[in-house]
Amino acid sequence: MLNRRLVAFGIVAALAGLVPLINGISAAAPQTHHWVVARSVGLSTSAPGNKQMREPAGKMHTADMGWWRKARFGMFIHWGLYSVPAGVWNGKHAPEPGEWIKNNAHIPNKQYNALAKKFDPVDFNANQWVKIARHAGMKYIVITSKHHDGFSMFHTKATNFNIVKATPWHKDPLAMLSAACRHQGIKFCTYYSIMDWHSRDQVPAHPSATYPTYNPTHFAPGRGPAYLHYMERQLHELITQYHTHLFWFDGQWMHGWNKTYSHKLYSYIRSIDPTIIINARIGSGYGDYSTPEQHIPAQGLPGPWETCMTINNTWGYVSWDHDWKSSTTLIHHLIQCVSGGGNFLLNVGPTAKGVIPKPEVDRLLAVGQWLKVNGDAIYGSHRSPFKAALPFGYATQKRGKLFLEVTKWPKSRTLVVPMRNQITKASLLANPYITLQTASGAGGQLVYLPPTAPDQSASVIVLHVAGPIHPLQH
Ligand code: FHN
Repeated sequence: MLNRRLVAFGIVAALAGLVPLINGISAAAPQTHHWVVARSVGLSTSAPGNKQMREPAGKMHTADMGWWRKARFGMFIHWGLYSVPAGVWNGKHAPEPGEWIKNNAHIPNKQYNALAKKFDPVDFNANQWVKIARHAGMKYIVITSKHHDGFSMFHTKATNFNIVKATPWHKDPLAMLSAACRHQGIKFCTYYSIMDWHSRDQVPAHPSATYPTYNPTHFAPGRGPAYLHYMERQLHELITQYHTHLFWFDGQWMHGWNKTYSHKLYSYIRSIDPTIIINARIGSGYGDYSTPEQHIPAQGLPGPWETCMTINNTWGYVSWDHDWKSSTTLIHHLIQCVSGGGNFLLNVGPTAKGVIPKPEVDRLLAVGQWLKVNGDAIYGSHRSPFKAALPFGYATQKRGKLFLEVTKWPKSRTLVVPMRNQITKASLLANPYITLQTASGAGGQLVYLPPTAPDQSASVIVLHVAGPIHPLQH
């Protein structure tokens, strides 16, 4: 039922002029990306999709992708005024996702803005949120500083339509989260929507006093430069006062957002801090990594990429959506992302009171428990050296080590690893003191397993090998 709603949303969004996002990047945009070649020192680079992407000549790229590549796993947070109605408007369920309720329930500006007077997250605790991310094994947090509704979740000087000025709470959650992240060793990053349903510089798709549709907006005549200046003011605050390490742009599909604006915004950010990472949704082929959404590319993508995903069917909190993915499914998604050379950005949608829903916390902590045992296969590892899918699960690699994430424990208790390399040592990450027996066979290297898998979600075997992996070509 809920999934059909999501499909319906996708169709509505596409019909409403949302440029079809392929991998989170406008399908219309040229697919030249400005990123550094993934230097694979001593690693097999024969994996699919790992075409040697060359940095376009003359475009030095200075974003500090190092920490981001090693991190592999982050927390997405969608929190804003939309958390107040929580998917219900005039007593009815509004089409998901929750953060689109202004558009999907056709709420006029005045009524939507009035939600600010009800937004009083007295239970918000920045240290607790960051602690949950840390215990989940997440290394960075990306929070909505401003979503499509235009409401700023930080104490910006650029508009009074912000959480400090417009709500009875009068506190600055992004300042508290930035400090908590610094204190707990988590990277603080910010989502920022280019499309803005509140700004007078943008005009809704179908303006109406009683039943407006906002998506996709277009610039009011001659107001593009003014809006770009507004964004630059806010981005300057997020960089210099909130110390964001990354901009997760979105909403680039609004009409009128073009290569000139993308380049100006990209250059502006780089002029303030060239180490800041920028995603490809800044538009027009700019940006440091691509952003497939709610799906994991089967063979991964060339260059740096990150799948973002919800735990139920909505980014912003919806009180009636209990369609939660299992922790095993989430662990498999994380492994599949990393095995394809990507990161996994998993979303939580806190309530209007500032509480991350318990079903989300429970699942995140289960993933964190798994990572406590198996994190060596995930953090700082590289994409699988194998082109074809493995019958028993996935693979990741580091210099001298091949990790096998076994999601299907073979009844034969024998893994066939399709590579030429000899194995010098084999063991389970869950029990490194037990050496597993290995042998060479027709289909590659054989690894003999104990009768039962140590972990019902995924058990990881580490193989010590000499030199780059040489897959057997089938
Ligand atoms: O429209 C947004 C949506 O609300 C959400 O923020 C997702 C997260 O990636 N991005 C856009 C849809 O692609």
